[in-house]
Amino acid sequence: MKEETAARFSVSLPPVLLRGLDRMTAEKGYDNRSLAVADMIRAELIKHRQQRRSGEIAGTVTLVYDHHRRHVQELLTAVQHDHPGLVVATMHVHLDHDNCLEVLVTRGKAKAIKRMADQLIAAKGVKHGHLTVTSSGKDLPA
Ligand code: NI
Repeated sequence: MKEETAARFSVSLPPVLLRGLDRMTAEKGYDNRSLAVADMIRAELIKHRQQRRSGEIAGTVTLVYDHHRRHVQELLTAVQHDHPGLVVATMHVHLDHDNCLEVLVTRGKAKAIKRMADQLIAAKGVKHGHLTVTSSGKDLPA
């Protein structure tokens, strides 16, 4: 793959903000603030794309539920069958006697993923749910 040269731009910031950035850069283990800023920009671009609800995204839906609650597993399966092709992999972990953790890896149109995740998270018996969105990688330079 062709190595892209870095583009430089200057940014004016309040000193307190720059100190905060440098502290976070060190705490997160980045070699320099350019790497930290690049990751922040990527994250914002992904969030922006998700909010615009266009294009293809990848993501994970994390669900915690009590498997003793009637029909919750059937309900979660039914929702996934209503959105064929969106879920590419699932992982189920039995957290304790009552609680299950399920992680669904999804890929597809942002709008469809958001709609399915909302249904899963709102399903009766789900204690906590969360959609984490990332890029499908195709439209994002390294
Ligand atoms: Ni379980």
